[in-house]
This record gives sequence, C-alpha cells and structure tokens, in this order.
Amino acid sequence: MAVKHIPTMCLNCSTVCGMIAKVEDGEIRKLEGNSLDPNSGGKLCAKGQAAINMVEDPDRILYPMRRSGPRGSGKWERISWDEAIKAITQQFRTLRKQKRPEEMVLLYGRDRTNGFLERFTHAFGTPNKLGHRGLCSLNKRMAIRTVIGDTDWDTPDFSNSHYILNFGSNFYEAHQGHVGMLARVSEAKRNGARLVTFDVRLSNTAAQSDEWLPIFPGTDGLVALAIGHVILRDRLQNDHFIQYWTNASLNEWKAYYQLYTPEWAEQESGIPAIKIEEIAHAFASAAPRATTITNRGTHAHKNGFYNEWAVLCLNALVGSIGEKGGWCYIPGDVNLSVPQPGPLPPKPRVQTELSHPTELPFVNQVYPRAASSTIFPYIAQKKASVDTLLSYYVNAPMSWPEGPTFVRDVLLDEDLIPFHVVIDAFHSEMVEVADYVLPDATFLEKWDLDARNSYELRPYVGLRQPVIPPPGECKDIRDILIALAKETDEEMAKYFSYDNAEHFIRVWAEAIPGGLEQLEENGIWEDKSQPKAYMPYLQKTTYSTSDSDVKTDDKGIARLIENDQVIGRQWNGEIVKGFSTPDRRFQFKLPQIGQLLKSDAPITPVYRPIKEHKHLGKNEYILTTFKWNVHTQSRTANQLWLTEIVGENPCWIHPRTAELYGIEEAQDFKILARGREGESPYMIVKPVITEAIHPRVLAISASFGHWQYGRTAKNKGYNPNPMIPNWTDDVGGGQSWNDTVVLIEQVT
Ligand SMILES: Nc1nc2c(c(=O)[nH]1)N[C@H]1C(S)=C(S)[C@@H](COP(=O)(O)OP(=O)(O)OC[C@H]3O[C@@H](n4cnc5c(=O)[nH]c(N)nc54)[C@H](O)[C@@H]3O)O[C@H]1N2
Ligand SMILES: Nc1nc2c(c(=O)[nH]1)N[C@H]1C(S)=C(S)[C@@H](COP(=O)(O)OP(=O)(O)OC[C@H]3O[C@@H](n4cnc5c(=O)[nH]c(N)nc54)[C@H](O)[C@@H]3O)O[C@H]1N2
Ligand code: SF4
Ligand SMILES: [Mo]
Repeated sequence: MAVKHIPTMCLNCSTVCGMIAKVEDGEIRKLEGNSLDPNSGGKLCAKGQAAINMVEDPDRILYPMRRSGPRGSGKWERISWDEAIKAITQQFRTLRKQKRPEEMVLLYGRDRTNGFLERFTHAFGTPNKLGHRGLCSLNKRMAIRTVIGDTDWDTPDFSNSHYILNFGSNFYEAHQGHVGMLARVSEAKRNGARLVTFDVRLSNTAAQSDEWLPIFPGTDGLVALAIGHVILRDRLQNDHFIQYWTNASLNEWKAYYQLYTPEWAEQESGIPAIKIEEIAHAFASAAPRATTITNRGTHAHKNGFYNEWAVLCLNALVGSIGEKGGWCYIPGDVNLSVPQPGPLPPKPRVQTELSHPTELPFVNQVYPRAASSTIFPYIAQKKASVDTLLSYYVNAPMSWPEGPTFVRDVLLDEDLIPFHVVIDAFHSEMVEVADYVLPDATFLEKWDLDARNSYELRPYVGLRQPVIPPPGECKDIRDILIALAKETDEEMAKYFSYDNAEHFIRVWAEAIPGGLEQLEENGIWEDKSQPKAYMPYLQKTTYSTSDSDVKTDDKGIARLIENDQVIGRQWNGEIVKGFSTPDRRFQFKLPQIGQLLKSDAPITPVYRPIKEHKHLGKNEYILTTFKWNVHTQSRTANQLWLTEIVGENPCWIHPRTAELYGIEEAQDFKILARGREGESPYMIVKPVITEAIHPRVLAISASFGHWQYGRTAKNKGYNPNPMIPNWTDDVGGGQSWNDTVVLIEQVT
C-alpha cells in the first residue's frame, strides 16, 4: 500500500507545530514537520518525532474502567461505555436537579479543544473550569494583560531584532514558542544580533547565547529596573513613547527609577554593575530593534508579577513596542480565534471560592478562574465544596506543588472529593486516584482546530486530525463530552447537537476559506497576503478628531461626548486604537492594585525581595526545577526514545558547593526543605557536579519520579514536587516554583 502523508498538528508540547504523519497499512511510519506551518516552518523537535511511542505505549488505557477496590488500590474492572456514561450522568443529573451544578469541578491540563471544554462547563452551569495556568504562566499573563491590555502574551519580532535580552526563558529547549522562536533567534544571530541570557543555570539557551549571566533567583525584576535606571540617567530613553504612550510623565519615570542603582542590583543579583551599564547602553542603542523575552525563570516566583512588569517596561523605555525587530504582540486571544458554532450556552453567573478566590481580588478582576494552584488547599480547608471532580489531561499528583504528598492525599479522600472521573490516555498518577476512568484518544487520533501566536504576526489556523483510528475503545474527547451532555438532560444536549467530533469540526471549519477539505489537504490555512501586523496600537478606528461626537483631552485620550466612553488616542489627526487599557496607554501605574489589594502591594513596578531568601543561611540553597528539550512535563516519560536520550534527572550542584559538603560524583546526597511544618520533606539524589550553575542554586529537571504511568516511565529519577510548597504570588496569582529554600546534607 502507498504511504499516505496526512497533515496534522503535534501536541507533545504546547507549541503545536504543524506535522505530517507518514502512514502505511494503518501504522505511523514517521512523523515530520509541515512546511506550511508559519511558526515551525516544517521542523519538528525530538519530542514531536517520538510521539509514535506515545501511540504505541503498551500500557495505554483502552477501555472504560470502574474501580473495584478502595480508591487508590489499583483494582479495576472493565465496563462498557454505556455503563460508564450512565453512572456518571446520573451523578451529573443529581447536581443539576438539586441546583448545585457548581459542585462539579473540571480540572484540566493540556486542553487544545479551544472552547469545547468551556461549552461543556457553561452548559452544565458550573464556573469551576480550572486549568493548569496557575502553575504555568499566570504571573506573566497577568502582567501583560494589565499593562498593555490587548493580549496576555508577547510575540517579539525576533528575526528582525538586533538585541535580544532574555530573562529566564529557555526557548532553545522549552517555552511555548520553542521551534519557531529558536529558528528566528538563530536567524537574527546569523545576521549579527546579540543574545544575552540571565539564567540560574547554563541552560541550552544560555549556552547558545553571546553571554550567560548567572543571576541569583528572583532578582530579574531588580536587574531590569537597574537597566532602566541607566537608560534614564544617561538619557537613552525614547521620550516620545514615554510621554505620549505611557500613563506617567518622563519626570515620574526618572524620579521612580532613581532608587534602582546598578550597585544595589549587583548586591542582590550578583550581576556586576558594570555589566548592567553595558547592557543598558547596548539595548537602548539597538532600539527599536531590541526586545526582551521572559518566561518561567522571570515569573515563577513570589514576586513574578512585578518581575514581568519591570522587564516589560524596558521595551517601553526604549520605544520598541510593536516595532519591527522589537517587542511585538498580537491583539486578542493568541490561540485560535475562529468563532465557535452556536448555539452557545450562557456563562454561569454563580461564582465560587475556586473560580474567584477571595484572597486574589486582582486576579479575579483580570483573569478569573486562572488561579488554579489554590484548588487542593481550598478543598482540604473546605473553602470549596466539591461533589464531582472531572479531570482531563492533567496529572496533579505528579505535577502540582506537593503533588505526590498533600495533593495525592486530598485526591484519595472520599469525604473531600466524593466522585472522581478521569479522562486520560495512560495509567497516570491521576488515574490511580479515580473512581471512573474514560479512555481518551491521543492527539494523533483526534480532531481539533488549533493555532498559537504566529511569529509572522498574522492569523493562521491548523487542523489536528486522526492519522490513525484510536485503538480499543478509546474516544475523542469531543465524542466523550457529546455523549455525556446528551445523556445528562435535554437542556445540556441542546448545545451538543453534533453526531460526533468530526461533524463538529466540519461545522466549525466553515468559518475558514475552503472549509475542512482545504485543511484536511494542507493542514494549515494562512492568508499570506497579509503583511506582518506591526504597531497594533496605531490601528485606525472608525472615529476621527473632526467628528462632532468626539472630544480629546490634553493627553490625547479620545472620548465620546455623550457618555465619556474612551475610544482611542489622537494620532496625526486621526483616532487610533491605542492600548486596550482604561486610558489606552501603556500602564506604568496600576491604581487598581492599590484599590483591590489591602496589602502593601505597590502600584508601580518594584523589586519585591523574596522574604524567604533574605538571610539565607550558609548551608541554605535555592532549588530550581527546569524542563529538558526532550521531555514535556510529566507526560513524555512513557515515550521510549525520549527516555533513551534522557532517562534520569540528577541534581546539578556547583563544584564549590559540592566541595563544602564533600560530595563527589556518583555519591548520593540529601536535600531537605527548610522550615516546613511537621517532618521536612527530603530527597536523596545523585549529583551532577558542574560549573554550569549558580553556586547558591541546586537544579533538578522535572518529568521523572513516576510511581505509575506504565513500565517505561515508572521508577525512573526523582519527583522534586514534595519539596516544593504551594506558594502563590499574592498579586499575580501564579505558583512560585523557583523559590524553594533547601538544606544540603551528606549521606553517610
Ligand atoms: N517541579 C516542577 N513541576 C512543574 C513544572 C516544573 O517546571 N517543575 N512545570 C509546571 C507547568 S509549567 C505546567 S504547565 C504543569 C503541567 O502539569 P499537567 O497539566 O498536570 O501536565 P502533565 O504533567 O504533562 O500531565 C498531563 C497528563 O495528561 C495525561 N495525558 C497524556 N496524553 C493524554 C491524552 O492524549 N489525553 C488525555 N486525556 N490525557 C493525556 C497524562 O496522564 C499526563 O500525565 O506542571 C507544572 N509542574
Ligand atoms: N521541552 C519542553 N518544552 C516545553 C515544555 C516542557 O515540559 N518541555 N512545557 C511547555 C510549558 S507548559 C511551558 S510553561 C514552557 C516553559 O518554558 P520555560 O519557562 O522557557 O522553561 P522552564 O524550564 O520552566 O524555565 C526556564 C528557565 O528558568 C531558569 N530559572 C529559574 N529561576 C530563575 C531566576 O530566578 N531567574 C532566571 N533568569 N532564570 C531562572 C531555569 O533554570 C530554566 O532554564 O515550556 C513549554 N515547552
Ligand atoms: S516543539 Fe516539539 S513537541 Fe512541541 S509541538 Fe513542536 S514538535 Fe511537538
Ligand atoms: Mo506550563
């Protein structure tokens, strides 16, 4: 039989690269890149190519199952789909009839249905749809969404940049933009651009950079403020951008930055003041073709929101926002923005402590339902009442802070969570604590329309389609939700009147030129005639300064005379959109933080030292966890080729530190968490003694330490998460992964 080339989209990580599956006799022979993908341009990373292993994992879940022993006992009986759907919907009906739909909580990890899960929770009537965002990127998204308003994500125009200043993003190995980003940064470097990386480790990105600057954890914001100080002190700023496009005057910026001297930054971060001066000059002189990039090194901290904000301000200071080669962005949702087929269920009006935690009023206003790291503590403290937990594509006992310990205990407690349904493809640690398990099709066997922010700065749409049928009785998540909705009641069924997943996608794809047929053929739709969308804040509105119903004030803010509604900014005799903030300017001040938070949280970007890092004892270190190029979260440890490349995660330790404790290669040592209640969690780990790490930091990669997840994954490496406490940035709401204080002990 001829080999078929079937276009689809990878989902072995969230970068969603266009992919071509070469299929022969119903088997995938090879996975390659789709050159039509505007981001990845036909490249796949090792993880993408290894996804064949995922499909062929001998330990996949192939049938619906019900537990036949106590929860967590590992005893299962196979049941039919009919039985499973009937048992689950009986529970659903009770909750809906008794008018407590909010006691159904959907917890999910990697959702690329782009709206279908929300259709389900909205139709159900629960506001409790919680993703893993609170663990992932919330602090960054909160900062971008409040400071520029248009979006929650950056899309720098790397290929045209002359200077790229990287605060804690490891895009040569990870980052949501991975393949497409590194291709463009490499291109810029070939054209002479400079890449400077702050990281606590010599990551592969740091290694590919012109300079690696080993920074003390959690001090990136201070270094950014000190760079700003030099830019303003030496008059290298872009006066026009500051005066016209930000909500503070140049004098305010100057007065504010005066405090943040390079000398102070050197004391806290270890980055020499002279280096900060040098970077400030180089960054400003490359502007507007200069950009910053950030990720979890910057924001996965207790002060993450402010670190992000401080870095963002550097682009405002030199006026590189929206410019060719600068810090660009795509207004709107950076994921897929194809309108959903109707009818759409109304958004539930009820709010709960899970969807809107009282402790995080700023997050509730800007990003409701995103502060998901609170879910398990709140359930344990009975702040939230949960009857049914529906988990999808998420492995909380592995990947949540205190996952294998506290989170697993909460999930095992039938008083706290009476009913737990897990939709998974593998025997994960989440499946271990389920009552019912529904087998999902993997991404090579299912349908989605999908996209990410395109570095070509124009929209595109990709198709994920089954390249082989799902094995056993596995079903596409959309088919599962359609079946659940139809069986629950007629009111829910109304929003799920589709024969199956394919039918839904066909109707949805009608909004795209050429519809589903075009996508099935090419995998990608992109309108290449559209130019790169630079300077989105200068986009014209339908208003003009000469309109009789429009007034503008001395700051150029345009309003409707009738009701004072802000409509844009005055610009060359026209009214342009500006930024999507209340006064259409870049926010150097966020007064709402002061109004919402009774704490001392400042309303301008500041350096907020991490309390736990103050007075660090001589024997105390900061534990960092990071992502390898060949693994994704806890989810690829069952993919054989990848574990053959990296199959363990020893602990990186600086030679000077190792020497202090007499630690030698191949000799285990002990790391203890500092000052936690009860017995401190500890790990006994193997060292990698290397100068490629800050002397005050220990680093372990995530992805390993499974006690479930099948024969390939099980019992390899360590899971650091028992050591990592559930700490939240009280402003941004994100989990602080990179602040854990630990002690070292020799193992005798
Ligand atoms: N120590 C440490 N912990 C971390 C991080 C870190 O850097 N260090 N990173 C954090 C970050 S950024 C994130 S985003 C979170 C991610 O945390 P999670 O969202 O929990 O992601 P995974 O750990 O990959 O778990 C996803 C699970 O989905 C299941 N799965 C795999 N394929 C399929 C499928 O086709 N269908 C279905 N239904 N299920 C499937 C598997 O059980 C898999 O384990 O982890 C966080 N945890
Ligand atoms: N290969 C791979 N790719 C992935 C994923 C994956 O699991 N594997 N997951 C996807 C997801 S969900 C996410 S959220 C992204 C995450 O993408 P990234 O944020 O780029 O990756 P991380 O490894 O979480 O963290 C980045 C770096 O921060 C450094 N770091 C720690 N503390 C500090 C600090 O205080 N300052 C500085 N400057 N650096 C510090 C770490 O050493 C690490 O190299 O990747 C996505 N892509
Ligand atoms: S970066 Fe790799 S794993 Fe992620 S989507 Fe692209 S090819 Fe797949
Ligand atoms: Mo993430």
